[in-house]
Amino acid sequence: MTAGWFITFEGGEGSGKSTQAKRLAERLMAQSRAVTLTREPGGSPFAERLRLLILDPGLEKHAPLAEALLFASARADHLEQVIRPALGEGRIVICDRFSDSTRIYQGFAGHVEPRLLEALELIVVQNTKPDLTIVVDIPAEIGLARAALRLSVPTAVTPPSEKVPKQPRGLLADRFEARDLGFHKRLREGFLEIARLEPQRCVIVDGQKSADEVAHEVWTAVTTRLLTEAS
Ligand code: T5A
Repeated sequence: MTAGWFITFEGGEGSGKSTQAKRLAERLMAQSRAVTLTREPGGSPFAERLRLLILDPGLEKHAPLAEALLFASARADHLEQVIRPALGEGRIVICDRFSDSTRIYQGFAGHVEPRLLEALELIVVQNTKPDLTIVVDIPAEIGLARAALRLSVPTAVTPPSEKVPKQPRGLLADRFEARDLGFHKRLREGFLEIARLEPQRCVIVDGQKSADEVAHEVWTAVTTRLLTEAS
């Protein structure tokens, strides 16, 4: 059994991650590669249930650590039910957000001690770390404007599968989108800092370019870092 590749997409709101994750999955599938496209929070039935709770804009005020534990719980199930089995079958797993989002949203820009999040990540992620992380970088103002536009177009829920899933969206900003601009600027700094500290794993692409240009940069990163290594 060959271990597959684990690719994650990270970045701020509206940076274009979901668009690029989907395009990469389609391009790899067109080459007859086995791909699992998934996302966080969510990706497994149990984790999708937790997603609805976590992102609910009407959720009562709650402890930041309680929220971080919910993300960890969703991730533990997603890893066990979807990600590890797919990697074990040699599939390429593409995940729209993963543990870097917890480090940044709950830690760097949030209210949970980074050392607690590190401990949780060790317990939950163990050695299932991404082989490649694409950080889609965009100024917070532009990303938020795009996310606001996208909110006006509701889409249907599709479970994770070999088909490219559509992202279920409501007509309300989720709890994180609704935070102030300073929070979103800090998110950007945090993702860039991770990429700076882990250059072997992370590649930054410029999310301000057209979707085609960004897709080209993503493809270059994937072929350079992973596919040539594999062949
Ligand atoms: N979260 C998540 C945590 O706090 N901790 C965690 O551990 C995890 C895993 C998830 C929320 O949960 C938080 C982070 C998030 O706030 P979500 O609904 O999955 O919520 O939200 P996002 O992941 O932020 O997804 P978005 O849909 O908001 O943004 P994307 O995926 O970056 O952007 P995308 O591709 O949907 O594009 C947005 C719009 O821009 C257009 C698209 O067509 C779309 O309309 N677009 C472009 N326009 C111009 N040029 C381009 N290059 C474009 N690319 C896309």
